Amino acid sequence: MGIALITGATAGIGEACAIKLAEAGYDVIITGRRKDRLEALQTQLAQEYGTNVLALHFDVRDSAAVKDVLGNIPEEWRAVDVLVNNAGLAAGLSTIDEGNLDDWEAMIDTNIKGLLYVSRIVIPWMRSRTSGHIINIGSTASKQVYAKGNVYCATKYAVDALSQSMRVDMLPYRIKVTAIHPGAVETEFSLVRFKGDENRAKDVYKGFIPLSPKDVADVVYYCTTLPPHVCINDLVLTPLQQANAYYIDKN
Ligand code: NDP
Ligand code: 8X3
Repeated sequence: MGIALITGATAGIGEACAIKLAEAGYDVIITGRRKDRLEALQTQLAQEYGTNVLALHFDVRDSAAVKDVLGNIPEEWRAVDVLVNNAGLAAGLSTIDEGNLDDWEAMIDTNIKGLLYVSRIVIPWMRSRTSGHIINIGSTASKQVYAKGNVYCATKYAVDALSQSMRVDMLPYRIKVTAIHPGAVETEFSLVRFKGDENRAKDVYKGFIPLSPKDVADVVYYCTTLPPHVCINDLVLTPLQQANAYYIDKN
């Protein structure tokens, strides 16, 4: 089937994508900072689907580590067919005048710079084979801003812009670029945003049926199944009760 590389595969959407793509027959490269979770997923995928798994443990914010770990994988793993740039986070929720600088750095360094560091390693491999599919996980926050979302939304707007730019730059090499923009998905996202406050995180998903990580993974997989000449450029998916980044009917 081929090789799929999924960043941020230790939880949520990334983990679901790794499972879906492994189930579909891909060998997978899974990455994240939590080594124990990577190892558990590696075992699960090998047992359930007989998947060959390369688990890579690094922080996408650390350009030297990305280069060292990802840049030096064995030759046979470099034939990456699908790259899912998923690792990302929101940190905090506050008005721009009250924002926490460390939170801003974490979001910019992970969501924008991390995506770039990984892409900078993988795209030349795809280019040399004149083949590949880059799938960037944006957000409804790539399309509209919402109150107190400022820097998170800006990073996701950047993912949208980078996806458009990648598509133009990769045209001569026949590399597909798809940006997928989910609305609310119940994952560890809000727990991370609210720094472990479980009640606040749970409240985000009350009063409506959110997307599951698998819902998003199914759409990611669908995008990989189209004929070679067909590319979904930009795709927004939301729960039925969500219209856009700030309208959710919670009744
Ligand atoms: P989770 O918190 O459940 O998962 C985030 C993943 O990103 C984890 O595997 C985490 O791994 C990884 N990650 C975070 N920071 C780093 C880092 N510095 N280095 C390496 N890996 C990192 O959240 P989601 O699954 O919801 O989020 C995945 C993507 O989807 C993000 O880009 C998010 O912005 C986007 N998204 C989420 C939505 C939602 O409502 N949940 C909606 C729209 C988009 P580890 O901690 O082990 O490093
Ligand atoms: C995550 C969606 O609206 O919770 O990208 O920020 S939101």
